[in-house]
Amino acid sequence: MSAAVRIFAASVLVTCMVAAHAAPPVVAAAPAAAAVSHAVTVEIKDFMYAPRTMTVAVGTTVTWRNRDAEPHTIRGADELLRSGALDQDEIYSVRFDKPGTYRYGCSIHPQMMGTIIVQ
Ligand SMILES: [Cu+2]
Repeated sequence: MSAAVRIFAASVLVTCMVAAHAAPPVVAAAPAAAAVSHAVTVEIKDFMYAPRTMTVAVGTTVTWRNRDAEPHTIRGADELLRSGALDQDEIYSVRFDKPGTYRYGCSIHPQMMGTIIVQ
């Protein structure tokens, strides 16, 4: 090992020791993480929902965002999914509190389909 490499290795070791010493205890992060609610986004782009199928936990809020210049809707079999026409960059959010498979589509473009699986 050359002197230059040795000095570099020593400085890396010291940096790691300082970083380890400065890092807060891992347990401190746990309560904050548990308090974060579930929220996910479905992008609407090129006349498709992306992802087309999404599996989420009960209590998750799903937000659809229309990235197209064309308007789109989110319509399911019941009243839970009943958006109006979303213009570009508009959003629609629904909180899913019951497990199940929720299929939906766009009332303007029947070829557009998506599914939210809540478990
Ligand atoms: Cu559409």
